[in-house]
Amino acid sequence: MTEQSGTGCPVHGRGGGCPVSPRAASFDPFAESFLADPAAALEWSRNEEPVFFSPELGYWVVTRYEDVKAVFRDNVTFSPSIALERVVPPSEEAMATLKRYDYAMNRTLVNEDEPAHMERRRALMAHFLPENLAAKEDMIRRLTREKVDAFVDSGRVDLVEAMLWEIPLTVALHFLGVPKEDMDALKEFSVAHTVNTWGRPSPEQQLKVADAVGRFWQYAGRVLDKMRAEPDGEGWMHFAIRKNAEMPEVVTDSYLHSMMMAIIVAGHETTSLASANAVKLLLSNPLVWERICKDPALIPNAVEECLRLEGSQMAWRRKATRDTEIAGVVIPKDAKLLIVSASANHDPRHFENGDLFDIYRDSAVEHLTFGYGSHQCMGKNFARLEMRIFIEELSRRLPHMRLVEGQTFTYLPNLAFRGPQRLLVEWDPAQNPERSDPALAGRTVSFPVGAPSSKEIARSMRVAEIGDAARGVKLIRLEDPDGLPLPAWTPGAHIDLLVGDFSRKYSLCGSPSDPGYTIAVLREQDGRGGSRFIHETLKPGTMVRIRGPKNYFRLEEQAPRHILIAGGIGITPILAMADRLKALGRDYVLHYCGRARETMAFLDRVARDHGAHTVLHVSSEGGRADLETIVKGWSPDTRIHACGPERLLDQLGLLCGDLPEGSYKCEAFTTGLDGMVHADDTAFEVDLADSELTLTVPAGRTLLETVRAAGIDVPSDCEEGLCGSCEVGVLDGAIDHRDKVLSAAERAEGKRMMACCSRAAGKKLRLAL
Ligand code: FMN
Repeated sequence: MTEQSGTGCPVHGRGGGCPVSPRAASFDPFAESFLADPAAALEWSRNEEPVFFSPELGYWVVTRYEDVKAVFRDNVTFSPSIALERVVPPSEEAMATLKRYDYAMNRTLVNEDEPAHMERRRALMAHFLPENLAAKEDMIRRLTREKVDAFVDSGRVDLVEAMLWEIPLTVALHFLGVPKEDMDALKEFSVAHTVNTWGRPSPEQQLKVADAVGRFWQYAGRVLDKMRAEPDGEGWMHFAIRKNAEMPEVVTDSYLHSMMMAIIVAGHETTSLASANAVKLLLSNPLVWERICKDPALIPNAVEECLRLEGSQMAWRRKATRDTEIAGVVIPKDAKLLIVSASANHDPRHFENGDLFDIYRDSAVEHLTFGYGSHQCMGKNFARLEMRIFIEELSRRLPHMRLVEGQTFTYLPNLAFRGPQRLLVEWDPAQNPERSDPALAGRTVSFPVGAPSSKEIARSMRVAEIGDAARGVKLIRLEDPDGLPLPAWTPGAHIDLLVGDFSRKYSLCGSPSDPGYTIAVLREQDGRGGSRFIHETLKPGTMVRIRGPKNYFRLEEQAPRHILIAGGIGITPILAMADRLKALGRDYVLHYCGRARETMAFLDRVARDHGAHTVLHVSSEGGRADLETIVKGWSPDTRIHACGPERLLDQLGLLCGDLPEGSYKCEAFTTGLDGMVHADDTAFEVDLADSELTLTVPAGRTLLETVRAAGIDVPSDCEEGLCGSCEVGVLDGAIDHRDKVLSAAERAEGKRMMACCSRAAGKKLRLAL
C-alpha cells in the first residue's frame, strides 16, 4: 500500500500504520458500476495492488489469478468456514425474525474445514460422476425444447424469465429428488438467501429477507421430513439421507438440513446466471454467435470461455487460520479474504489477451469460476451440460436472435453471484429456420460430459498467401475467413497448425500488427511427414485449422542489452524478437547461423531491418559460429535468447549454465526423445497433496496420463516435453527430468517437472496437485 488516505488498516495500523490507498478505501463491490464489469473495475488492483485491504468491507481483496488459485489450493491456511457468513451482520429485529423460524444454517460442503470436508465429499460424490450426469441429458433437452416451443413464434422474450431461471431449478430439484413445488416461492427464497448471505440489505430489506429466509429454512425442513419417509427415493438428497443413516457422524442431521437449503440455491442459481451471462456475451458478439450457429462443435469451449470472461460466481470468501503472506502482503491470522475470480479470470499474467473473448482459447478451462482444489464445485459438469444444451438449442432454432437494443442490464447487488436479471432478445419469427425445415427443431448435437479437451479446440483459417522464404522454406500467411479479429501475439509465440491428421507447431514471424498470422515452414525431407505435407498440399485458399497463439518463449524485453542466436529455421521466433527490440530501441545483436545462404530464410529482411546489428555465420563460407566467444559478450544487464537445432542449444545450455537465473532462454523445435515412455521405465507412486489422492504411475504410462485418468485436470499442449504447459509443482522426491524446458538450475532445484515426459528418479513423488 503506497498512498495515504488517512483510513488506517485495522491490523497493520497497530504497528505504526499501514495506510490504505484511496482506491482500496473506495472499493465497493455492491456498486452498480462494479457489478456491470467487475474485472474492469479491478484492473487497477491487478496491476498495482493485487492484495489490498478494504476498510469498508473488512476484507482483504485478492485479485490476481495465481494468488486466487493459491488461496483456493490451501484450504488449511485459508479456511472456507466463512463462505456462508453474512457479509452484513443482521439487525436485532432480523435476528428475532430468523429465530422465530428456528433458523440454524450451519455447515455444508462449501464452508467446511478438513478433515470433515473431504470425508463427506467422498461419501457424497458418486452422483456427480460423468456416467450419472450423462443420463440427465434427455431430461434437460426435453425441458429446454418445451420452453423454446412456447416462445419460438413470439419474436421477443426475456430469456431469463422464459427458460434460464426455471430449467436449472427444475433440473436441480430433480437431481436432488426434491418434489417440484411452488417455483415462484423458490425464486423468492433463492434471492432472499443470496441477499441475506452475500448482500448489503438496508434495515427494512433485512426484515423482509429474514422472513423469506426463515420460510425457506422451514420449507427445507418440511421437504427433508417428507423425503425421510421415502427410504428408497431417488436423487442426491435421498442418497445423502441414506448416508446419514449409514454414517451419522459423517453426514449429520444438522448438516442435512443446512445442505438442503444451500444446495437448492447452489444447484441452480449459479447455472441460471452463468447461462444468462453466456447468451448475453455470445449475442453481443454477432460474428462469434454466427460461427457457433454454423459449427456447434465450438459450443463446449465457447461455454468455458463464457465462464471465464463472465462467470456467475464472481468472488468467494476464506479466512486465514494463521499469520501468512499473499504476494508479499502480510495477512494476519483471522483476516477475512475476498478472492475475486471475476478479476483473476481476466488476469493477463495467466490468460494471454485476458479481456479478449476468444472461443478458441484452449486455456479457457483454467478459469476459476468453479473454484479450484478440494472445494471445487462438484456440480461443474452439470452446469456445463445444461449451458451447452441451452446454447445448442437456441443457436439451432433461433440463429437470427439478437439482443434487444437499448436495454440496461441489472444485477442483484451481492458479493458472490452475478448475472443479468433480465435478458431481452428478439427475432423475426417468419425467418425461423424450422418453418422451412420442420425436422430441424428435433435435431440434436450431443457433447461428451466434462471439460472440453484442448485437442478439440481449433480455429479455421484460410491460406491467404504462400511463397518461398529460402530454398526448402515456405512462407505462409493465414487469415480468418470472416475477418474475425485474431488474438494478439508477442514475439516468441507459435501456433499449432492442424493439417490432415497431424498437428505441428510454427513460430509466428510476421508483424504483430498484421491482420493475419505468418509462419515459415522448413521442409524436413526425413521428418515425420508433416512439413512435407504442408509444402505439397497448401495453396492460397486452402482451409486449415490452428490452435493458439501461445508463447512459451517470451522475450525479456525490459533488459537493456540482448544477444539473439538463431540456428537455421530457428530464425522464425528470433526475427520477431529482433523486430521488437529494434522498435523498443534496445541494444541488441543478432547472430544468425546456417549452412548456406540459399537455405537461410529471411536474409533480405534481416539485412534490411537489422543489418547493423547482425552477424551472419554461414558454415559453407567457413563462418561457423564461435558460441563461447558469443556467450562471453554477456554482462549482467544482458539477456540471451536462442532457437535452433538441438546440438546448438545443448552447447549453449552448457556455456550459459553458470550465468544467473533468467539470463538465458531458449526454445527447441524437437526433443530428441523417442516417445514419452521408455522400455526400461519402472512404476512409481505419486501423492497428490491438493486432491488427497495417491496414484501409481505404471511403467509404460506417463504421469500426465495417470493423473488425468484419476479426474485431475492438468493442462497440456505439445506432450513432447517442449512447451512447459503440463508443469506440476513437486513437493518431495527426486525427479528424472526429460524435458527441454527447464534450465539446469531449475532441474537442480527439483521443485517442478513436466508431467508429459518426466518421471520419478526414485519410488515416490509428492506433487502440488
Ligand atoms: N518448424 C519450422 O519449420 N518453422 C518454425 O517456425 C517452427 N517453429 C516451431 C516452434 C515450436 C515451439 C516447436 C516445438 C517446433 C517448431 N517447428 C518449426 C518444428 C515443427 O513443429 C515440426 O517439428 C517440423 O516442421 C517437422 O515436422 P515433420 O517431422 O512432421 O516434417
